[in-house]
Amino acid sequence: MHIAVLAGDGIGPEVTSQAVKALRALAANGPQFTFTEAPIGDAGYDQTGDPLPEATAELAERADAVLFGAAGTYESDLRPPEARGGHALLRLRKRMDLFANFRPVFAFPELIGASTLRREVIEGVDLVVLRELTGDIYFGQPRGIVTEGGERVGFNTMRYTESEIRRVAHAGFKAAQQRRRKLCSVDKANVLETSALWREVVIEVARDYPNVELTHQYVDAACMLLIRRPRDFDVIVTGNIFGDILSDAAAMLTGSIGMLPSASLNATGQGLFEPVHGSAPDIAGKDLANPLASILSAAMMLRHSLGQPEAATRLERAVRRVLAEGLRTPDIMEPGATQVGTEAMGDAVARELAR
Ligand code: GGG
Repeated sequence: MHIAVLAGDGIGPEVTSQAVKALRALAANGPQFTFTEAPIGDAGYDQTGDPLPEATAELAERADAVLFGAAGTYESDLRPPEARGGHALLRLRKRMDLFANFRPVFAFPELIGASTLRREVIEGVDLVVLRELTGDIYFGQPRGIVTEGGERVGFNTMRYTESEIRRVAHAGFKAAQQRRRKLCSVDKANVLETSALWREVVIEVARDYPNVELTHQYVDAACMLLIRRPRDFDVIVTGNIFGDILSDAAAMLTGSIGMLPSASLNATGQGLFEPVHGSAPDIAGKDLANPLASILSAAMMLRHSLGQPEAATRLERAVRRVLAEGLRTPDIMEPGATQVGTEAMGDAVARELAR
């Protein structure tokens, strides 16, 4: 199985190398992998003048799966879009048509004490945010910064086609059928035309899934309910920008955004697997980052793209044993636990896999 490793910027390389370490440990008595690394993001721009070098995009397209780290830095965010590291990720998602981004939010029982939220709120939280990834205000045209009446004006276009909404709605209903059969569609249909269409199309698609209970929430109310009664949610389907914001908020139910993996899939089954967190330049290179989101993304890759569900379960169990031993990176540290760095956390998971 051939894996394209696009580690990217900031903490991307250090967390991704722990996921590769875990996959190598699995290979000792399991599936075999070959890894090909390629630059992306600011690293791609520095090496080739393009944040998404053509050779990197082609490698991603022909590999069996893509393991991605993080892209972009605060400095490159100030450049024009074509020179921004973070834009490489958006272009790759669009180019590979990776429209369905599954972001599981699972409150590990071993980590309940690491959260700043009350035990009775987060215990048993197990939900999935399904974020549409190839449309919305991220890609809608026109967009730009122009000068009008002597001052600069920035604008974007929130846009979804009916077919884009329909395919992600189907993915949401199918995911709910595999779980607790509850789908909550999140929009802002009281204000936005894009959302009014979103809601109409989701209701139409619901007719194909009579065994799934469909509810709707405005995004503002959904934020409140996620913190107040997160156990009420099973699968949440929403657009690109709302999904980005909601999943970061939901991450705190697990203790840290460093615990949230993701799978971005297209209609042919190709997938890109990445931690939900970004490049966190402020902690890059300091051995402080939590590699578990990247390692859990590798488990999603095994399950969703590589047809290796048993290996995925082995990897997830190894993560849980390491947490049960009390090992914690700084973001999930709690009294009585043992603080470790990125590298030591990765070593501990690899050691568990070797047992
Ligand atoms: N590993 C995820 C990552 O690098 N995220 C950077 C980011 O914020 N990208 C834009 C987006 O996903 O909305």
